[in-house]
Amino acid sequence: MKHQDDLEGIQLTVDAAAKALSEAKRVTVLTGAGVSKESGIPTFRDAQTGIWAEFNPEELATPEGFLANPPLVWKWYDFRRKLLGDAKPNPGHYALVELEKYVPKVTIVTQNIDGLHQKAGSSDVVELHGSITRFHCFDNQHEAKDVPYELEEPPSCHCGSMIRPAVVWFGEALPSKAFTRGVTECEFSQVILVVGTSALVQPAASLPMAGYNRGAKIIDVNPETNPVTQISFLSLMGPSGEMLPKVVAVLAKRKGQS
Ligand code: BJW
Repeated sequence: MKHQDDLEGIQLTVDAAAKALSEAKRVTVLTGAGVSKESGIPTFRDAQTGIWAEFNPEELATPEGFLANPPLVWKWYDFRRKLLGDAKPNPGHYALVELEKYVPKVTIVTQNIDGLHQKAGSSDVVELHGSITRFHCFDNQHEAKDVPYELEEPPSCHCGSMIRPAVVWFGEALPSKAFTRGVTECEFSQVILVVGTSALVQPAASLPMAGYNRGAKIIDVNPETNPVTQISFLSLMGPSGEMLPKVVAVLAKRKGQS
């Protein structure tokens, strides 16, 4: 009976989420590592399986760590790139692509560097923390193209500076265009879906609040509670690869009936 009640509770929340989305003209989806977990990519902060459970962020994800040991950081990103190489978008990514059929404007604002939203086919993706497959030099941000993988140490730019992955490390500013775009989209959206993020890393974690302060309804999609849950209109408590397709299925049904 309890199980039946839980299932009915989830369905009511899914229906309410679909209704809010169907009434929205503009939706922003803020995503984090959790949306890619069902593609086999580890999150950062899961106690047992997260990247930071095994590796030290200060050594590997700060400019100081890179300067202290460039080959270590270079090889670690090579290892992560291989991990991502064969990863495919999962039903959560695809459901966000489908959402574009039911909402006039959908923008994905992602903290992920894995490119899976683009691979799935989302048409408007803003990358807050860069991309693991792009590169620039450390000192002058000169873009570097055709960088060979599997080198023992970072190659050099024409200016002499070391090439590094174009991701945002702790203590570094986010790309200003991407961050400004993220804020604007949240401020002008009627609904913000917050999917698979612990909402602990700033300034990305402040984006849902920017929308909430302007009246956006926040829908949190995560098996765990997080700081965003407190300001959420609805919480879909489960894996995004299961929850998002359920929501889109209801949207499809509603459209079929109208
Ligand atoms: C599922 C699921 C399923 C599981 N379905 N969900 C003290 C207070 C406030 C701020 C700071 C502070 N001390 C330092 C700071 C600043 C710092 C910060 O916020 N630190 C906090 C940790 C405290 N921020 C910065 O340094 C940022 N820059 C900055 O502030 O610059 C200031 C500046 C201005 C001007 C000039 C110069 C400087 C930069 C942050 C960069 C973050 N970079 C990383 C690494 C990227 C490269 C790489 O991958 O190697 O970005 S860290 C890592 O965390 C990565 C992620 O994008 C980011 C966020 O993590 P995310 O996505 O939320 O993942 P998890 O693992 O935390 O959560 C996963 C979630 O999924 C969980 O909730 C699960 O429950 C859920 N989940 N399975 C759905 N199936």
